[in-house]
Amino acid sequence: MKSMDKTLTELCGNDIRYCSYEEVYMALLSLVQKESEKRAVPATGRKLYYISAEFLIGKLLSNNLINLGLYDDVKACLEFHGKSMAQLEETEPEPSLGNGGLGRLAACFLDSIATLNLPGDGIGLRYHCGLFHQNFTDRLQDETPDFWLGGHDWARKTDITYPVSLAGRDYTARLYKIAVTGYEGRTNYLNLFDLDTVDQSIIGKGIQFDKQEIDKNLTLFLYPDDSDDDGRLLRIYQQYLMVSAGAQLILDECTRRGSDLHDLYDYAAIQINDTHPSMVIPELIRLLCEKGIDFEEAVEIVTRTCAYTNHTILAEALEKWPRHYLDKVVPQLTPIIEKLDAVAASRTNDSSTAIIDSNNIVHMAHMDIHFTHSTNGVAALHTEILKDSELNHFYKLYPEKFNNKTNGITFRRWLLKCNPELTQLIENLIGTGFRKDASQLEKLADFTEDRKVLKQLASIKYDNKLALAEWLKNTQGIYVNPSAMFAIQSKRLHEYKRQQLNLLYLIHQYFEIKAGRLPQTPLTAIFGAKAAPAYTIAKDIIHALLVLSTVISLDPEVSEWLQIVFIENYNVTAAEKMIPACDLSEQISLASKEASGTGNMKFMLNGALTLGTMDGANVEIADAVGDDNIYIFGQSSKQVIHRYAQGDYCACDWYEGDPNIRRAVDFLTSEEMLFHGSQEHLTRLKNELIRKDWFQTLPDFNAYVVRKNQALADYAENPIDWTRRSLINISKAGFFSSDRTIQEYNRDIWHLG
Ligand code: 26V
Repeated sequence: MKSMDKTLTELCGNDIRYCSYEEVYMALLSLVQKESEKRAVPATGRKLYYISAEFLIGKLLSNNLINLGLYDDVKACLEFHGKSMAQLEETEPEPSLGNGGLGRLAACFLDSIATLNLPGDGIGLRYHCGLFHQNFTDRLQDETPDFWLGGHDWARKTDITYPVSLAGRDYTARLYKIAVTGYEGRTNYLNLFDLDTVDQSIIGKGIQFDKQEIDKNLTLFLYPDDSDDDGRLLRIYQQYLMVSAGAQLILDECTRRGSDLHDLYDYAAIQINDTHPSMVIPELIRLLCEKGIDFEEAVEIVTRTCAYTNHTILAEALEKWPRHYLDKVVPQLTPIIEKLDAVAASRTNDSSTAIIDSNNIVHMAHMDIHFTHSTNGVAALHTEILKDSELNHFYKLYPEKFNNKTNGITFRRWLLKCNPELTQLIENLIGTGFRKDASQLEKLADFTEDRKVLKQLASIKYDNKLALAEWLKNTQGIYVNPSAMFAIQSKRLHEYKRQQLNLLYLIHQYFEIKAGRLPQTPLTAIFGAKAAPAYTIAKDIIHALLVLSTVISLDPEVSEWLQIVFIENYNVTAAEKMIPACDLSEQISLASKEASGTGNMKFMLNGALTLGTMDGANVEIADAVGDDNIYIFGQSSKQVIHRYAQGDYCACDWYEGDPNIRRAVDFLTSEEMLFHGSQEHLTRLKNELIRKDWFQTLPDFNAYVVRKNQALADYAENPIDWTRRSLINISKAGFFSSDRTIQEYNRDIWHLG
């Protein structure tokens, strides 16, 4: 502590007591940067490049201090001088460089790769505003820019630049580097590219800007609105900037390390995170050919070097671009893509695997599967669905390429950092070995009958609920009852994730309570979710939940038993407060649609019980904890896939045939709701549910009500048993460490070092 005090005082240039939080923060930033550089050792052998349009890294200060082993010292030193770590954290802006699971996964992976001492960097874009900031105005979402850059950030500007040609014009991509510290491990880097010419002043109302001024707008936002042609073109511009600069960086580094490029795969493994970076394949081929390698060999080199991860089976999310878009933005690539299409066609007569289809649409995922050596899904069920249905034609062609890598989460952020009290309890019980070997959490099974331990665990949960309540009061002016059961659904707003099913349940409970059928315990339903700015129904669902929240809060008969809290601007920082305080984790997607989910793992690790469908990694969570320690409901993925194949689902039959469903759906446009809400939004949502309900909310409604009420009753009737089951969940969470996931990627795909 003494030497830390001295170091910090020196860096601050003053007694810490008299420094502002801002000054202390800047001092720590430079300390961490210095310390992390010491651990940046040059790569030997094969090095990984994880290329991704999103890296949802969250705030970095505390995480880096933990990973560098400095956290406790710094905290003690600050406290000695009357300053708090929590307040210091407020100083740091959160870089929201991702939408949701895919981006957060990339961030967890970087942490694990460095922790496991593997050489591996990320490659992405330096978005100036990242994902939008969500505000609720008149109970509707609107969006404003989130200016997270401003001298406080972790990205170091470098002198390294690469030329990139977009629509025939030359641009200069500049490299910024963020150090990625491993937990007691090495330092790797997140390489982010940007243009010097980007100009934040062109942002107009909300998050609008001129989509044609490429030099000024290119990296302003993550995934700008793609509801029109200009927006979609801009996505291609962004993607090409990332992959072209990224490919040049990779070839440069490998050449410097001794590669003659014929042996590129001995120096590099490239993981393509979903289809956003897929153009790296033709771009690498183009660059290799420019350096004198012939086309066939270049294809072979790239195929051996690259691997592809699929993160969704949703047709609308599998990127397909009209050929003329690519002709316009990347004319240098289209001849190569055409040649790749011809090579693919020479391997099979099956036109469904074509890269360029008969309508001149380019299928990015198809290019990935043909021209990488590995295609993986992100949970066991997801991979099986890819093999059996969505990508079955490819599986028949290349069975050896397909493999599963069930997702994981870094325990450093999602336990050590966000839940220090639980971490301490675990360490008192089983020591610290689990920090680097998560499977050791199994040892907690020895304590499931130990009442003293269960009481401690229950009191930690209660304290975390109090802390969330305090945070909600301070940041959003919302008061919650910490003795109620906290059921949390936090994730992107999407119809397949079915926040609308939760909404219908809450309306149902409203009626039950009004009819005097009271639950055994009060329930606080907490939501966190952003809707894509152009996704109308998703915004309608947010509106309905916000309106219902008001209706309930103004009705004293109901509000004693039921409360809805919709947290504004859900992000990594909010997640870190919510997850440790959760009793019941809502994972209620339509079976077969959620590739994996990773929030489900974070909640489980922090002792929540899951209420979920047999979807994504929920299936593996259910296998791990056993039927008694999870609440499963709803149609199976087989039933859902069958229903889609039959094409005979008619929501109106369910609406008309079931009085409870009808009552809940009709309430959306009731007088009570319209008093606070918008007729347009609520009517549209109601009609959508009755006329379409593409994600089959209504068939799962009754099963969901029964299971959720069962959970409420169990929670109220036998709290000690609930805590026992919570401990079982924690003890079985080890499998979901991203360290395990990365070890599997390395064993089967990357072979690093
Ligand atoms: C993208 C889009 C973009 C166009 C409009 C509709 C739409 C819907 C979904 C998506 C998802 C893109 C891929 C993605 O984020 N997948 C998520 O990846 C996580 C990490 O593997 C996984 O846990 C989630 O289940 C999966 O949804």
